[in-house]
Amino acid sequence: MPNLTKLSKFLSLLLRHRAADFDITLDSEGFTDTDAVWEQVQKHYPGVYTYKDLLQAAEEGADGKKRYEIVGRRIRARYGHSAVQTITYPPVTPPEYLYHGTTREALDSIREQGLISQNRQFVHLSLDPDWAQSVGARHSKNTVVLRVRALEAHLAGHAFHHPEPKHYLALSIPPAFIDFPETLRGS
Ligand code: HQG
Repeated sequence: MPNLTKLSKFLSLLLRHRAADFDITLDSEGFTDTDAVWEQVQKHYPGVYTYKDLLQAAEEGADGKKRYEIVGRRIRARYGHSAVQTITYPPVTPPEYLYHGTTREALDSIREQGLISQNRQFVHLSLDPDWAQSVGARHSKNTVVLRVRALEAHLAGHAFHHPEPKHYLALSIPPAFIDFPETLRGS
């Protein structure tokens, strides 16, 4: 059984982080030719994966994340791009609340600066606190879930995008729209 998680990580490298290093050009929505990606898969993992494996890895990860999308002969990462990639998405109206899982160590800085996208193009927000918790747990055992008053931020002019069922994206979230645990305990 080929290791599809490894293949998915390779796709992430190509489609989110280092396309140019693999002679791949992404358009403004992050799409590129699936054939070009398949060529790179064959080059870096000769004889390991079939084209069907590529389609399967692109469809849905073992953890239920829909990281990639294939439309016709084109493929893209739906979210998660590095800060150097400029991907555009249509703006959407978010729900009243979205959630962000982070580390206790980052709290002081977030209180001061708000949520900043760091090495990615966008800040990633989750629809439910449990999912946010698992996103934060990738970084630390000391996870804190923040509640973002997304609709209020949207009405104040901050753009939100929804590239995939479980994630919303925003360029940044100022502290004024974030409910920290101490606020939530009091509410
Ligand atoms: C933190 C996964 C200090 C932020 C997930 C996070 C997600 C600040 C870290 C996707 C800060 C960035 C993205 C500030 C934010 N000061 N720290 N002002 N503002 N941070 O990995 O949200 O498995 O770039 O809280 O499901 O953890 O890759 O973002 O801890 O959707 O498909 O800076 O990655 O998807 O870390 O995760 P990341 P993230 P995949």
